[in-house]
Parts: sequence; structure tokens; C-alpha cells
Amino acid sequence: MKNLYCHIFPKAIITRLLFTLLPVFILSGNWLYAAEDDTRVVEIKLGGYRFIPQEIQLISGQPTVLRLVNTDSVTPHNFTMKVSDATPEIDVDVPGGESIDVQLTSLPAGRYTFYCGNKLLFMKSHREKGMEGTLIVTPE
Ligand SMILES: [Cu+2]
Repeated sequence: MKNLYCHIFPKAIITRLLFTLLPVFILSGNWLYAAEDDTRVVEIKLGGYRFIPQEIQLISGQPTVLRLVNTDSVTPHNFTMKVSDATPEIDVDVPGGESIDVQLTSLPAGRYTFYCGNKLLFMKSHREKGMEGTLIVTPE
């Protein structure tokens, strides 16, 4: 039986097949990786009591990372957003000069208001000073 197998598929052909298919497997592995990692990175600058951009458009179902970049060297800022009553509020502090990534998964289509929740005693809140924006999620 073993001899028959070797007769039908000579070693040289098996080896050639292996070397032909190997790069295909490797490439398809890369494609798979690319398909899985279609995460969109959206950068939002926090600084001067503004979010830049103030309006962000996302597509529902697309994995998204919000990259919160505090462009003020000292003033700490914050990103607060309520998605629904059922889920905890997104509430992320970004120290001056730092950057923090926030993973967003399965946001339902809709309009969401985000703002900076920081406020110094006896001063206007950052939100009152204009640190507010809108996230628009469109259906897939
Ligand atoms: Cu702020």
C-alpha cells in the first residue's frame, strides 16, 4: 500500500506541491489576519477646551479605537460618553500630554454626545467652556 502511494504521488511531486502551497497558506493567513483586524483608529485631540474633531462619524459594527490625545501639556482632560442606560458610561481620564486608546465595540446606530467631565472648583466646567462633541453612528 505504501509503495502504491509513492507510485501515484512521487516524492518530487509531493515536495513541489508542498512548496507551492506553503506560500498560499502563509498569504491566506495574512488575508485572514487583515480581515479580522479591520479596526479603524479615530484620533480625537483634547486641548484648549475643545475636542478636534467635534463631530465623528462611525459605522455600526465596525470595530473602532478612539485614540484620545491630550494636546495640552499640563491640563488633564476627560472623555465621557453614555451609550445606553444598560451599559456603564465611558469615562476616561487623559492626563496632560498623554494619549489613551479606547476600544469601541458594537455601538448601536444613533447620535451620542461626548464631553469632558473635568471642572475646577469655582470655575466653569470644561464642558461649559465648549468641550463637547457628537459621535454619529450610521447603520452598517
Ligand atoms: Cu477637559
